[in-house]
Amino acid sequence: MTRSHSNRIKNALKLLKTSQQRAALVVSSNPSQIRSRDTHYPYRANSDLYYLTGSRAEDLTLVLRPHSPEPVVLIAPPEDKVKNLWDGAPAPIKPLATSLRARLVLTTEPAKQIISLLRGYDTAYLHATAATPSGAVKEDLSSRSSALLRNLPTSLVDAEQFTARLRILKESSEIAQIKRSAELSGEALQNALPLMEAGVLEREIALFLEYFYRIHGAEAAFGTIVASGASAATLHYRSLAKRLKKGELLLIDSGAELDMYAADITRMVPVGGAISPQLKDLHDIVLRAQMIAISKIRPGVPMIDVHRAAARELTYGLKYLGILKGNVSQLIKKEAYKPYFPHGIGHSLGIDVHDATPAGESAVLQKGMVITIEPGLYFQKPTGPLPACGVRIEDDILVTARGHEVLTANAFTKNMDELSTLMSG
Ligand SMILES: [Mn+2]
Repeated sequence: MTRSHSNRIKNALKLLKTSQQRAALVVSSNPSQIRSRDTHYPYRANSDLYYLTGSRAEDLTLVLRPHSPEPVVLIAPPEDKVKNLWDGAPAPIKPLATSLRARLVLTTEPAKQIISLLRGYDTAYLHATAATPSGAVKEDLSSRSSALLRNLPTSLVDAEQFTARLRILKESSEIAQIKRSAELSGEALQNALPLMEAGVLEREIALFLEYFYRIHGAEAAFGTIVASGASAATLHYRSLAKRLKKGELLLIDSGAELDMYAADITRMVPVGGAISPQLKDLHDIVLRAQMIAISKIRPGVPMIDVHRAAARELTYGLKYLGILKGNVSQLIKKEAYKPYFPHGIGHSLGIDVHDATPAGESAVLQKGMVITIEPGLYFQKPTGPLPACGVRIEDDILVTARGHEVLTANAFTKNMDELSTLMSG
């Protein structure tokens, strides 16, 4: 908890107040996920709760009611001595409540408590996550007949629709956090370089990256992708079971999550140093598309324009490789590139690796947004001069007042010639 959290709560209350109806926000901790019987997956705190309170508590609900004399309420279970014996005592909740100027309610029936707090409100923003107080409230309210809803919210809206508006523009402290995650991700890639050799299992590299994150107090922000040769044609390749082969392109898409903020980097590596001139061309086409897309980034530019700039360059490249034929403008109009570049140009980045995003392709870049730019070309089977393969190159970009800053600029080289020399050594 820092001062910025009470500011965020203040901003959230202000924004709730601007809504035409009386609107409240309910955000609960994520539930602990069962892996098997009584063992659990590693716990990940709720991103919205963390953003607003700085707490990673497993059993907490924040209720914001701007039209009430007590607008901030924290709900937590009473102390459970048996649970503490097994799991250790959680971080004390009282100091958090004090610093957030919240009324603290300790109860074993959080949903009931929340419903009573929502009396007099028309709209409730909440997460529908099962096995959380917020999810239970959603279920209860949406199953009631109108007679039983008297005075309670009839409009139940996904909390993310509200919190996205707060989280989309990053504060300087958040940008600093993302930079630290980006730096750690880049260092991990550098340190993994000696492993990127023919004969090594894809999984060994992924595990090394994750090990590197973990010993530096972070973890992987998402399932690490290490995909060699044809594996890279699968966008979210998961099996990681192949051994690297000389002359193949290796795709690594990975990012550290340090103190709850993610980075997301994709780099290509020539296994054994030398790759075919066609693979080198393919890499350089994607790289050029990425650089052109990045060069477009400044406030006021629609995200779709950035996507189009990349698609245009990729289309030129596909024509150069002899894979697409005909008039380039026509090919772009027909979206002929789409089978080879089937995904978006990028996404918001923050507490979530696919962070709070304003609606759809109409999104316009604003100062303080952090986004990824990640064009790619994928070939499920041998195509034209290429073997089955995939190339994606991804960096993390901050939109600044006058343009942009590449937060991952020093992460790991994108220069194929430099990499070839490095890898053949
Ligand atoms: Mn990404």
